[in-house]
Amino acid sequence: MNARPEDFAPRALTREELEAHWMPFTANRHFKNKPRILSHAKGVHYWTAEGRQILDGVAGLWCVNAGHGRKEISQAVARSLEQMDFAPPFNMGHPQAFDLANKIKKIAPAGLDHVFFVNSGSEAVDTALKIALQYQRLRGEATRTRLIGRERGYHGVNLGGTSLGGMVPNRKAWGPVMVPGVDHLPHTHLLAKNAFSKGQPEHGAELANELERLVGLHDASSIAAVIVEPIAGSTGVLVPPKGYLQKLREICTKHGILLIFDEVITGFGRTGSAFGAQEFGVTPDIITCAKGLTNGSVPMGAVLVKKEIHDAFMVGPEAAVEFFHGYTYSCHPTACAAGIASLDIYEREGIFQRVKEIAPYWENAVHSLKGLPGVVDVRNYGLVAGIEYEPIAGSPGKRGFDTFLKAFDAGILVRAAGDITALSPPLVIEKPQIDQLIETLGKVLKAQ
Ligand code: PXG
Ligand code: PLP
Repeated sequence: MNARPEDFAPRALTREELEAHWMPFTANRHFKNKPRILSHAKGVHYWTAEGRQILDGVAGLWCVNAGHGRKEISQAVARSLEQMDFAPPFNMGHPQAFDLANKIKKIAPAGLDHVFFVNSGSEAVDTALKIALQYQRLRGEATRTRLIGRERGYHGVNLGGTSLGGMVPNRKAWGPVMVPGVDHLPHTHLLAKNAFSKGQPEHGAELANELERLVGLHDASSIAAVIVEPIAGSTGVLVPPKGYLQKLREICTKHGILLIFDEVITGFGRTGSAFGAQEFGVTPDIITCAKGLTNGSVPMGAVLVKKEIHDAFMVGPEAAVEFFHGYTYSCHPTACAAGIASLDIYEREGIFQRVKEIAPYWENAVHSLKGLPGVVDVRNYGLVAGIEYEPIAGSPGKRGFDTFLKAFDAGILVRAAGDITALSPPLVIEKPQIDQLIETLGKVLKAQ
């Protein structure tokens, strides 16, 4: 099928038709009064229902790493769907699930040899927390039930991830059902000391020592796991200070606490390595991932687990289920096909290495925004950047949201995280497109 853009042109939706779909993480009334409807996508571009071309500055939502409209993926998905639409994941298997697990193992940090499939980053996080808790019981440390997250962390929207996350609006309405026994490390965003850092900031490694403080408070024997994003994405691109992740690793190892890296955003090349773990030279015990696993094409997530953890579960009667957990759509054949095709593209095209090559150009481009009205910080790593603005007095978040709206009108898709613009383009973006993205954002900022 060789579709042309006009083949996708949707009819305009009435205000009433827009009503039935309650949109996620969206200002519904604002949107429905002036909708932004996307129609199709190719390479690093979207097209709107009105036919406007939009440069995708965020890889959809940090996920379309190899660019949009990859035929290898859509064809693999179509073939897989025709061959077998669904296979029960419990007590039955299909070859693609094992193939994909092995492909992930090949690019994962050494020792993270086992893969548990889920359907999203949120499911990956809650699954990882369950694995951590059961593992501690299995090794005779059943008193280790506390879980530690971090302020300004984002770990999805299921109850475990919401509890461990550190974003106030995502938590405050659900107090009574938040997981008990959760504590949070401080975030690492030291704006006064680290503003306009290129790559990893100099200051803040000592914040990892707060974990020692929590150990002192609760005792190590009560703590099961710590979960952090190597680079916090949703809360506006917080790059780990030099030495911070290493310190966390040391403290976790010293006290028998599992370290979980939530790599839903940093996985699959965003930093220039397959995972942030390799990029920053720190190996966690568990990795959660999603998004880029299927190039954003079909929902899928995964939990990568160290051999010792997996093996600790493989006890008891052989015919007994070892881990009472799983989803109807765990390792769905369609998602596995998309995952295999995506990882093949990443490997064949050397996409992760490409990030390393283009990252210095990206860094220079984004830092050219320093000095524009309202800009109080620019930070970057790999193919990610955060541009932070002075909030408008009394209206936190407004400047970030307005920038997103104006940028969209000007032909670029960016992401607002409060008063921060997050950028995370497809990893195949070319230099002239980087120029266009940053020049357009610059014009929007100058016009404010
Ligand atoms: N962990 C991390 C680190 C994430 O970035 C999730 C878990 C949850 O994944 P799912 O697939 O359940 O959405 C994410 C997802 C944003 C934004 O504003 C980012 C995400 C989700 C929604 C908004 O940048 N990342
Ligand atoms: N609710 C009900 C009533 C179910 O039967 C199931 C699965 O069988 C679920 C929820 C969980 O759905 P999923 O496995 O897709 O997460």
